[in-house]
Amino acid sequence: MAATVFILNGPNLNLLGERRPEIYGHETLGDIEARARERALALDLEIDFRQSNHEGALIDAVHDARGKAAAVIVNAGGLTHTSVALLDALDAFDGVVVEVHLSNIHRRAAFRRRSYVAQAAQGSICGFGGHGYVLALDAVHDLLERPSR
Ligand code: CA2
Repeated sequence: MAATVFILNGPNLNLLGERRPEIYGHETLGDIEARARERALALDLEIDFRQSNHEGALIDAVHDARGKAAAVIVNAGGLTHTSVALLDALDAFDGVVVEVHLSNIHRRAAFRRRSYVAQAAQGSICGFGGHGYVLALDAVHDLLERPSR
C-alpha cells in the first residue's frame, strides 16, 4: 500500500502567484499541488495537501498525521520563525519531517534565518521555488526506502 505524506502549508501561501513573484515565483499553490501530485504518483506516494492561515489548524493537521501519514512536508510560512507550538506538534509526530521554503530564507532578513520547524525536521529545502516540494517528495521517498540514512 502506498505511504501517505501530508503536505502542510501555512499562512499566506494561498496568495502565491498574486503578489511578490520576485521572491516567491509565479506559480500558485494550486500549480505547486499539481506538481507534487504528479511526482507523488511517480513515487507511489499518497498525498494529503492542505493550507491554513491558522496556527491551531496546522497543529491539528500535524496531530491528524499521527497514525495516518509516514511523513509530513511542511512549509509553515511565517510561523516557521515564531511557532514553538508547531515545533512541539512536529516533535510528537513519529515519522519523517521535511521542511520546505520557496525562497532562500538564509539570504533574507535576519529574522527569517531562524526556523523552529527545522529543529523537528530530518532536513530542509529552500530557495528552489515550487520545485522544492518535488525535491522534498524525493527526499521523503528516499528516507522511507532507506530509513537508516
Ligand atoms: O519562502 C517561503 O516559502 C516562506 O515560507 C514564505 C512565507 C515567509 O513568511 C517565510 O519566511 C518563507 C510567506 C508566505 C507567502 O506570503 C506571501 C506574501 C505576499 C504575497 C504572496 C505570498
